[in-house]
Amino acid sequence: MKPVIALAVLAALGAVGGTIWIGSLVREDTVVAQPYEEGLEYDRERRGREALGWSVEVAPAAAGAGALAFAIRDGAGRPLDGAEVALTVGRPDSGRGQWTAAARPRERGGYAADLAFPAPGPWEIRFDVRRGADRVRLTRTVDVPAAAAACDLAAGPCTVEVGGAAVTLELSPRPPRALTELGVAAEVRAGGAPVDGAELSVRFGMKGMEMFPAEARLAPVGPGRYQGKAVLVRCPSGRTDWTATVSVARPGAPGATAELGFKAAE
Ligand SMILES: [Cu+2]
Repeated sequence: MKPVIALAVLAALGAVGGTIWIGSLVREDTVVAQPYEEGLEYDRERRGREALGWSVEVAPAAAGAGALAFAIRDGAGRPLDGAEVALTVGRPDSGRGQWTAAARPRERGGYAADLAFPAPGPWEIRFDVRRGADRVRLTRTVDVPAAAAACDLAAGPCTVEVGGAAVTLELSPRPPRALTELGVAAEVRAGGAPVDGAELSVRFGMKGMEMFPAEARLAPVGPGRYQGKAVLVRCPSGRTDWTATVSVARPGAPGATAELGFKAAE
């Protein structure tokens, strides 16, 4: 924005209310304070997108889930590796960035970002993709389904989709108890057939809280079957709501994770 225009805008807004202006400036600088530059930027990104032909494909998302997976392809449909991707997520109707996340690369043009959608419904994700001098902004709206089918590991075995495989996880005892050995058993199937040679681990934690690390590394015990152990600590703040993050790496496939929840016994 030209300094003169910026000053005029500042003065006008200052008359309305300085406090509001400062608040907006801190939180949404690019959106509220620089519409002109946003416009230029948008135009540049649009032309860049058309010229390069990059596209993004987003894996189905779930409310409260840990990682959002997506893949970026170049104009010829090949996986685009080595890009830096920044995500901005908000409700489509508000048109404003609500929060941002950086993506980490996986294999073959795949990327993942730790994004927890706080509620079901439509969310607009803006992907600012940068590789070398090339920059492209892509936008996708995802429809996050209500977590109606959330399975409770304290009640019984749960099956989740992890990177294209169906993983059935079972804990014992049920409900799990703090400071007691926790048995973790998993069965991995892809296309109905047991999957051998996978690397599995289950990490236990609590949302929004740094807990003493508890992780079970699972070893193969039969066709598609894996087993391991972990010990849950007692939560210093008295919480019993745990998450179990299942990580699976099948032979020749990129690793993937899924999250399940349960309540431990008091
Ligand atoms: Cu805790």
